[in-house]
Amino acid sequence: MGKDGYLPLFETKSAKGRIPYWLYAGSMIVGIGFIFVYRVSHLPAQGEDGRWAWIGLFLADLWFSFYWFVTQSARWNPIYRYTFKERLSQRYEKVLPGIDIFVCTADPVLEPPLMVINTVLSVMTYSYPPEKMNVYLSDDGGSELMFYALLEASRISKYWLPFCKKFRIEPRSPAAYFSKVTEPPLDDHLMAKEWSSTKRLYSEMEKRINNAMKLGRIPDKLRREHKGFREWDVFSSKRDHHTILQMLVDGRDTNTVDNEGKPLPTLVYLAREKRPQYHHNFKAGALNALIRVSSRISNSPIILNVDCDMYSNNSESVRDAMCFFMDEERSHEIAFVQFPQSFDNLTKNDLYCNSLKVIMNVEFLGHDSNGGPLYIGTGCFHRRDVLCGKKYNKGSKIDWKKGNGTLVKESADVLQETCGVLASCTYEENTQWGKEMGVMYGIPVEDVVTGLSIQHRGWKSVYLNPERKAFLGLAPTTLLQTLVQHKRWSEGDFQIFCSKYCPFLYGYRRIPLGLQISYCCYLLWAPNCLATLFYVAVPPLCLLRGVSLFPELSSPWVLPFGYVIIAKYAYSLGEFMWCRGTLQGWLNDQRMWLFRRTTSYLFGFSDTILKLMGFAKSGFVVTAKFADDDVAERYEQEIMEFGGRSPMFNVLATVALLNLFSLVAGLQRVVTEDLQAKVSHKLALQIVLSGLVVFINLPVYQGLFFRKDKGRMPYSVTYHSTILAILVSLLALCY
Ligand SMILES: *[C@@H]1O[C@H](CO)[C@@H](O)[C@H](O)[C@H]1NC(C)=O
Ligand SMILES: CC(=O)N[C@H]1CO[C@H](CO)[C@@H](O)[C@@H]1O
Repeated sequence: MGKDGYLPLFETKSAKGRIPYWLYAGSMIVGIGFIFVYRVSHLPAQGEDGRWAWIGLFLADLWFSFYWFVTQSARWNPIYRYTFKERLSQRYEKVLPGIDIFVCTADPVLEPPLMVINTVLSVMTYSYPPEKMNVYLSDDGGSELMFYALLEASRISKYWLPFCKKFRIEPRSPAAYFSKVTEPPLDDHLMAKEWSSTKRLYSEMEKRINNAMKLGRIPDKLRREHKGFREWDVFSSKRDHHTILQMLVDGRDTNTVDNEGKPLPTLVYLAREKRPQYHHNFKAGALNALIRVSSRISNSPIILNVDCDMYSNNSESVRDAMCFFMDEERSHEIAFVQFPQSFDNLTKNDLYCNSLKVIMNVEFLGHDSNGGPLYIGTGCFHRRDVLCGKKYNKGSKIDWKKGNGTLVKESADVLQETCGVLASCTYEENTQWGKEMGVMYGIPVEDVVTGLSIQHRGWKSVYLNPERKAFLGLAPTTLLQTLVQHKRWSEGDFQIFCSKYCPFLYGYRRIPLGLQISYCCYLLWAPNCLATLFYVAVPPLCLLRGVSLFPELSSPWVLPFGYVIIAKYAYSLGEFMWCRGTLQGWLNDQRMWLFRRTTSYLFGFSDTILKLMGFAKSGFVVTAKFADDDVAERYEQEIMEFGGRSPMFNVLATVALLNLFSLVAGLQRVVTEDLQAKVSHKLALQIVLSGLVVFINLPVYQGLFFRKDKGRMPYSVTYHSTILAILVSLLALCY
């Protein structure tokens, strides 16, 4: 309880078990120190074999230690947040602020309309006063099919909302609900009846949407049902069209009610203007158009932004977020409330390590105590004024009882006419949009840099990670999709680091040092590729030649190496299991750690460097959310998917083969030469290293040589990488 008997709307608790953790971290620092002493004191003399490899390894060790230190900033002092929704309701139920919910979609094929409207329906049914909610769908695909699906959603919402609220069902995405509850409840006749009729309505709608998708266009009969379709009469292409703005449900109109006479949330479709000669700035551009258009229609002080594949799994989340924005004592400095990114379609052992488990359940808690988590572009509640560029100053509290300010109430038809210009290509010319206002442009991870700029203006953010996940999305289902996604992330993040937004410069004296370092956990993903590639390429090549780069087994210098490696991995395993992972899941995580670093980060790193030197142009690659049956089946069985061609696979395969060759050669050396030279002692650590790399790469060898299905490595990859690995090994042996 605070002063004057004030009961806060949220509380913050520190994690337990910090002292053992700090002891562990301290012991690691000592171990790392000994490794450096060894590296410096045992440097091979000028002219001796392996001197350069030694120096390289030393630099790699320095990098890894530095990066390890950076990641400690996220583990030093994690905090947990808890909300008190009953208190919120007791004090503020009548004056809860309005909320504008933004859903963005970009492509009706990669992001099927049925999935998108399930997300829309799930956020329309938050347990929050419907007249205070406004849902906006931005369709950058400008697709008539998407518009049609949203129209269907607006119709079914009249039945879906009352059904959800009356029976308090969860989750409130119809697809997710009906796939979990497949039979009508037996004990409740009323509910069983409504369950069946709602299910029938949903299935019929699903059928109509799927038919339209198959057809690829809207049948004329349906087109005549809504005047909005006329907008597509003058539509030339997805890249060249005027603004289409349609209010499908006008919640401000008291005549708009569901089938039980209760109000409905406003539902708006927006396809902003696109012209080939204007850059559209991807999702950031779409969000800024939404911010402007919504400011004329509803202008709610709070904005929620979710990806189109992330349905709401908890109808109370809006209230959770409001606890932070409306707390009397501490809300005035909070700019946004970030929820974790969680996934609905992960397999048991998460083959591609998509779950972001450790990031979401460990690291973000640490960022929160350092000054606030990053904005990750989805599942995030923002204050509108802050997103639009407001600077923090003490004592500027929002008075929630005042309402939405002065909003002239115009009819839907007038708004549809007049708001179009807010979403036009030219509106942003000579304005601060994308720079000081709204979501920022110019960096592929617009979300991270936007969050950073908000913190730069003096605001804090909050991370809320409730037991029951608030949003559930779809993770990529093939190796390549995952690697490409990580390439985009690591590239965008590294671009931030190399730009004027580098947290150490941009955040200097503006955001806490701990938070500056926290950002670098991700902004420095990409450069990790160098040290990692060195470690998986050079020691095996030296092993081929019989050159030792690590202490002998009998030397006491083995101890710090052994300690650091074992302690690091034991801790990592413990952390992973603590996040409810499985042992196999952890192994998969280690494999993906290696794969990402040798491919995604490598390509992300080199593209960033090229771009800095003025060569390449960056592009936004949308990853497919849906895959064909074959691929889906292998995903469910956790068989790695190598189908498709990509230079990334060549790198993976070459690294795997190189380590295999050197492991064989190293073992052979041990067998044939051991008696005189004690080779096994000298090369033991390198053999172990290559052995581990080979072990972790077992699925790669299978994909290269043993599998026959469509998910195997393309033959060209097998062919090229084998030749390359043999050539490199021969060079190492002979040169
Ligand atoms: C999603 O919500 C349901 C309740 O509807 C809950 O049982 C489930 O645990 C939630 N899922 C996750 C991943 O938290
Ligand atoms: C799109 C997709 O791959 N969905 C799958 C997610 O995972 C569940 C369960 O593993 C599948 O049933 C979905 O088909």
